[in-house]
Amino acid sequence: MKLIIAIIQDKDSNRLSNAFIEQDIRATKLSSTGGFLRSGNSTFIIGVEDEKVADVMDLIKETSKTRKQFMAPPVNLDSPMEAAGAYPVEVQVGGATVFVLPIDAFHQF
Ligand code: 2BA
Repeated sequence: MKLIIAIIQDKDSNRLSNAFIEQDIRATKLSSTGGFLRSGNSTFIIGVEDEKVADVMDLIKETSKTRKQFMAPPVNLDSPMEAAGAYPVEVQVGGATVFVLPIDAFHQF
């Protein structure tokens, strides 16, 4: 059994949730925040049998899109000259960041 942790963009999260329900794949969705953009994204925790990992990866790939987003660099109030040159920068986000981990044990009580 494997634990899949998938970080995806909020805009794709409903479609992925629906796809998991249709395919009878159990998942938990957490609201999360990207450390760099500090904006909302969604983290799915999915426990699956080894033979279903590829199916889950396919669903994630099909539903997650790459998008460009602008971020305003943090302003340093101690240095007004530096703040004046802080233009928004374009960042490419996603499709999905996925970790696959082994599971030692799985229990439901
Ligand atoms: P954020 O940390 O908000 O990052 C959003 C996007 O900003 C990243 O997209 C990447 O293109 C860019 N970025 C991140 N850190 C950067 C840096 N130090 N310098 C320049 N650009 C930077 P993705 O790579 O597609 O990541 C999307 C989200 O997935 C991330 O949101 C974060 O929440 C998560 N993530 C990505 N890699 C991770 C990792 N190794 N561990 C944990 N979470 C990760």
